[in-house]
Amino acid sequence: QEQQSLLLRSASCFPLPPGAKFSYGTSGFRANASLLESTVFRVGILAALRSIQTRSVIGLMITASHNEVSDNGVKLADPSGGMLTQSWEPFADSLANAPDPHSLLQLLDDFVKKENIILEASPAAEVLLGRDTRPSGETLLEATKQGITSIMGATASDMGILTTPQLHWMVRAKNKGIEATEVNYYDQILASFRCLLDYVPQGNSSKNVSDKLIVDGADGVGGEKLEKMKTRLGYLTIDVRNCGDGVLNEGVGADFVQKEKVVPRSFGPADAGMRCASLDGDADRLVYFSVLLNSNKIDLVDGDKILSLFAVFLKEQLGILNGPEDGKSNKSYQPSLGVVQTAYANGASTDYLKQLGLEVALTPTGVKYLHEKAAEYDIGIYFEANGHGTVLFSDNFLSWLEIKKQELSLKSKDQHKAALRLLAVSRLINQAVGDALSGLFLVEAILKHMGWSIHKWNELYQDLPSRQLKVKVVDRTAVITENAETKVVNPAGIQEAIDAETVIYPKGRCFIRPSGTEDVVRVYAEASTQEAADSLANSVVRLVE
Ligand code: 16G
Ligand code: ZN
Repeated sequence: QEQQSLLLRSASCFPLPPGAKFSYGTSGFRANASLLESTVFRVGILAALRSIQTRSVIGLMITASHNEVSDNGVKLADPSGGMLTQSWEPFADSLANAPDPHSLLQLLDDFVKKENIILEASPAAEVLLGRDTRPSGETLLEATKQGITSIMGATASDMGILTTPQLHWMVRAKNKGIEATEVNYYDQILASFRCLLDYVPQGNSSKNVSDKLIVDGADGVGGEKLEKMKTRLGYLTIDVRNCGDGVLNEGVGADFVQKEKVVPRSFGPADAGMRCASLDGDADRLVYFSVLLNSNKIDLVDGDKILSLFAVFLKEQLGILNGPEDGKSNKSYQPSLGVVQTAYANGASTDYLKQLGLEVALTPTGVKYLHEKAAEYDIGIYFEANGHGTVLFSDNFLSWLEIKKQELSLKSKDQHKAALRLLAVSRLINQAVGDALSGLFLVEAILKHMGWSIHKWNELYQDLPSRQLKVKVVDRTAVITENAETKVVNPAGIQEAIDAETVIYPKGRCFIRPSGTEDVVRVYAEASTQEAADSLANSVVRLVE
């Protein structure tokens, strides 16, 4: 009773804006910030319920990633630090769209019964809150707190301004009973980074890899955080640009750089040839690039190539670990290594990974799908071409490595080092979600290990020319795909028409899919030349229109 009137009272302070329709997409709720107060209030309630049901800490992040600064958004992190379970998404939708406090209460009542969530005798619930640097974040955070505390016994712990992956990391750590402050995050990353540097093979440590990295912070939260880590890096000097003085995501950031293939603001001809990286607005995406001579164009080193670099390194370390001296005892356990991509992965990257002898799995677009698939391997590497990805290590494999490490310390120096490197990678790279900062330090450590410049890295394979276009449509849900978005099953006949276009072009490949974040159908085409890729994409756009 008391609970009900508390909910009614607070809900009436956050009315639904007229005409608004919200949907919990691949990246949570997103909209113009002025529309979101009722939404974040309700997601606060949802987070408290999830915390009660799972008896764990839940994360709530206020961000709209690479969207323009006037937008904002909200998404939840589950106890493992991963995305909110998909089974709760429909309820999130109905909650966000409930027209008034009474219908909201009714929805909550029904859901609590259905899910067997016991509010009265509930243990304390806790929600960790984070937000990016968007000015609207402060007001939205207040509304969120109201939502959380309108469930009796629930508390909101404000962690301040964070990158999205930092919040996910904290949720994961806290639920494992590990200390989970921002400082703990930096300590863990930097300690494992230095460990990897300690074991760089001697022949390579002297190679001429530039000690300087220039980073585009997208005028968001990532640049700020990188500034805090900068002083503790040893050999590496990082020049952070676009660190918050300019407009967030405007002509800057990983999304801009990957899509436009030109230099971000504050970069120019003077940077030609240097190793550069770009983060997105909430620092969960990372791409590298180098500026071409006398031009504002760049050589893009995208998520596919970061994945390939990680794959080469990890495969090499597994190979050393399984070394000849230890052939017998190893037969009992062969760790599995797999990579996960989406249909957007450049065809040349997929060929390259297969040539390495790796198992390549394809999933639909969206981190939750890639992450879930990668978790099936002992070492699962996943990346989207746009730069979101990470490496997951199974608990089994990590326990085995710990034992192995002891064994090997007396037996083989090389194998022992490989075990130590793999353990360091598992602590360096974020196990909860793709993380531009931890990804950046792993890239830097591996380049140093290999003795590779960014150019050498970029030459692992040559990208096939590609083109992405979008078509505005009345109803994007009319397009239904299968086989990881590589085949259209509805509307009938379209796939045959796409196939008929595609075979005209050497190395042609093309697919369409409904966007999860905009009212458009996306078209992706690649072929042996840029002209051919453009032409294929344009023909398929005409088929969709
Ligand atoms: C979201 C996804 C991202 C995906 C993008 C595709 C998460 C956390 N983010 O940003 O992985 O690449 O959507 O957007 O899952 P689209 O559906 O509009 O093409
Ligand atoms: Zn992002």
